[in-house]
Amino acid sequence: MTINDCKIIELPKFLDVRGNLSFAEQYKHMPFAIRRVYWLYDVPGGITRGGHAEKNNEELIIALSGAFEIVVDDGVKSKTFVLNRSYYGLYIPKGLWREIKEFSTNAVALEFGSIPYSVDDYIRDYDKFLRYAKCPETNCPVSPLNIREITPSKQYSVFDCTMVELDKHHSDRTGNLTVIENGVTLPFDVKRVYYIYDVPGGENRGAHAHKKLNQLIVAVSGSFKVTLDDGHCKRSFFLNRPYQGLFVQPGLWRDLDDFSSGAVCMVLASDVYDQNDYIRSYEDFIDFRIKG
Ligand code: T46
Repeated sequence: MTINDCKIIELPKFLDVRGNLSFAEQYKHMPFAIRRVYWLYDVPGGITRGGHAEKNNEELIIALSGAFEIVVDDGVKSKTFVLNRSYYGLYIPKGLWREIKEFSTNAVALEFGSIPYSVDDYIRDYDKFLRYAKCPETNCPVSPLNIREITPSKQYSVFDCTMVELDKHHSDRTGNLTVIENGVTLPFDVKRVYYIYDVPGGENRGAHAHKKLNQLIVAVSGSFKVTLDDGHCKRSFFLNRPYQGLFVQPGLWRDLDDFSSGAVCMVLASDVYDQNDYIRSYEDFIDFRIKG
């Protein structure tokens, strides 16, 4: 692969009075199945992250908040991409060296990976990378995809939903990284990630239920409140940490409000977008709960 195989991908952007929403689905907005999602945050000014090549991992990188630069190098040429809008992603094929630098204050880099984390996939020495780029090994083992059934919709209550403490890799020097790996972190596989941003003060989002969808909701920047409702009980959760997520079962009504300035609400979802999975009227939702 060469730097000519890297490309900026424009993601969908839905703008309305409540703010913006963008999303990325496997195969549709990236040419691979999602195996891993991770995000970098709290990166101190002047720090460079990356500084390695990945032999088998393909990536899509998005600036969810703030801005940064990605320098990609194929051993012959290098190219710099500036990411500063959350509706653009940079696709990096396997086998290329990359460095991420010039992080702005409050930058959040969201990255999708095509394989699970493997220390053996990394080349961290630039001279070794140059030798590899001239003659890449072939037939490196890649773990098979773990395709599992989506949890069938049943009568979950708000008490089946919980805050989850996510894997946080902290470095005093380079900031934080939180990762979610399919088949490891959550009881569902992530097929789509979407995020809500630029929400004007006082606006609400949500106000619907999903029939089958499982979700993990994360405040990757700023804070907001999520209120879940199972038709009998309501339960509110205040989200304000990029290393914690709210696991939401299907069949529950949700309202999101109290968005802080600069809040980014990222949702990892168990399926691709399907408008038939939505119940948008509260009356229909109560009906759905009664009929099951
Ligand atoms: C949820 C809360 C937390 C797509 O085309 N694809 C997508 O993947 C999504 C999520 C949305 N869209 C379109 C559909 C609408 O035209 O984006 C537009 C705004 O979506 P919606 O009005 O559903 O946005 P919210 O903030 O009310 O709800 C969203 C999610 O839809 C929902 O799953 O749980 O965030």
